[in-house]
Amino acid sequence: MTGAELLVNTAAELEVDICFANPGTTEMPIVEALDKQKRIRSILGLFEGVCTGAADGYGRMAGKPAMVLLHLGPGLANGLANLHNARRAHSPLFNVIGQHATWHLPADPLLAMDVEALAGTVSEWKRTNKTVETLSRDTVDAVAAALQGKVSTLIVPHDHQIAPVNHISFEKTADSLEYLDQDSVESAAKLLHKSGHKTAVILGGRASRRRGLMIMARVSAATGCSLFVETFPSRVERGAGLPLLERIPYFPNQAVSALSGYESIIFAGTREPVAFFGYPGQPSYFLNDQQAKVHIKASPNRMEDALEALADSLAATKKTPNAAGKLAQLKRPELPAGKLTPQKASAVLAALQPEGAIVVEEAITSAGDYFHLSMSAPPHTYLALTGGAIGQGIPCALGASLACPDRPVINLQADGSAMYTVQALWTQAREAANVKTLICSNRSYAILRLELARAGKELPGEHTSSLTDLSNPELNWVELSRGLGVPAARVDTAEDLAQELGRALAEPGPYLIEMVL
Ligand SMILES: Cc1ncc(C[n+]2csc(CCOP(=O)(O)OP(=O)(O)O)c2C)c(N)n1
Ligand SMILES: [Mg+2]
Repeated sequence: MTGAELLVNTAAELEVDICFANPGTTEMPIVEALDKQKRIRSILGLFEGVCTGAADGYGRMAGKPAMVLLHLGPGLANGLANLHNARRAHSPLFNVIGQHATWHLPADPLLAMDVEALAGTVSEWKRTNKTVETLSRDTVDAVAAALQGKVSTLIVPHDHQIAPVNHISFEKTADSLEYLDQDSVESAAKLLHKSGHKTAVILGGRASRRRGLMIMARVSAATGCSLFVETFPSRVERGAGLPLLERIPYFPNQAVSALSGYESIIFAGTREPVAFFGYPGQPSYFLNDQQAKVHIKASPNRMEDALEALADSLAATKKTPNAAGKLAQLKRPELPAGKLTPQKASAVLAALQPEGAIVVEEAITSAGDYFHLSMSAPPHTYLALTGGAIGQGIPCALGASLACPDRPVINLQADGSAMYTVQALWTQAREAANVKTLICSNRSYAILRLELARAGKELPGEHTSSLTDLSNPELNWVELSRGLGVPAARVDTAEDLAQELGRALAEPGPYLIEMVL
């Protein structure tokens, strides 16, 4: 057996079952090792950001890491932005990067870069494999770190990949990585017990999955606390039968006013919220020093247990408090009519999205109304752009679909962001992924103009106009999509969108609708 086979077999033994890859010569031994087994499926991405974004979507939905296989420093560099989003999402992700043979590296070959330095910017665990004998151990450690909601990066020199090894020796990493800090649960319970005290709980990570949310609905019914979800959740379960959550607003002034009325804030699976950008005269932090703050501390896999312990210590009623009005009741918006606007597009989607849909939203300025309009839609999963690095939506939708092939995926997608990783459509076609992409074709980088206007800048100058305009030439989404193997249509009215979306949802496989806004 070779080192590469040892790596692949070890990963497969640890239940890694998919590999998003864009390999080069240095990684071909690992590709050949994939040939010799049947447990890991390999998926080609035509740009590294497709592989890393897909692995992020896969990790969010599957709850276990996908493997990513990229070529040296340049391949990793191309995949970094979506690894950054994956890091912010706390997605489990096992990243394997080839390295030149150890004996060749001193010659400074043309592709050589400081791979570890690059990896360090996005990986909470990283290691360069030192000898073939430790390749199994390194793989075990990397996957164990990934399972803690981390991007882990293992860099593997080519000579170690092809070196012979005699034995498979992997012990699973002990569960010592798991923890649940009971004191933090008690502190949270104390805050919730204070009478006449307004408390908000901000949920994210594992706390915004179904189990955590249902527990927190009980806690809310028992204590009157408000439930918020972070502005850009990695994954939140929502819709009819699930708790109604407030979302922390994006703009600082709105976020501060949403949170300032609370004397205490409890964080579960999320960090203290901060402004996306520093706006002069506006705060970085939304919370103030007078507000009491408690972080419930648990490893991702124990967070729901921590919430259960919180509910128990409050003796919250075990019954789901439906009557208390904490859960959404099924109610869809009316189908709108007339010329499409972002608001109407969101309403059509919320009116038609099927039960169990996974909605991947990277619609930037076009989805302002979607979260609210879909609050009482049938139960669904919502995945946001966690790290602000655009070009995440199409690959993330691909990965989510491969993790959950029985569920429809709907990608509400801004046009400018879509162009960063548009190649992911080709992989969607190749894998027959059941993803419907709704392009918000406003033919501009609208957010940049909006931010300028908010900063009180007058009419944009020539350069500002040009650098935020996508209309010259117009992107032809129908042709782009068809060229990548995904059938497509263009609509500019709400009625046509409803008809096209209804038709698309009735068929399996990928489809793209350009919504002219
Ligand atoms: C990787 C990366 N590059 C650039 C940016 C800066 N940026 C943020 S939004 C945006 C344009 C978004 O345009 P589009 O996707 O069309 O959405 P719209 O604003 O039109 O709704 C840009 C360039 C970023 N956030 N991430
Ligand atoms: Mg746009």
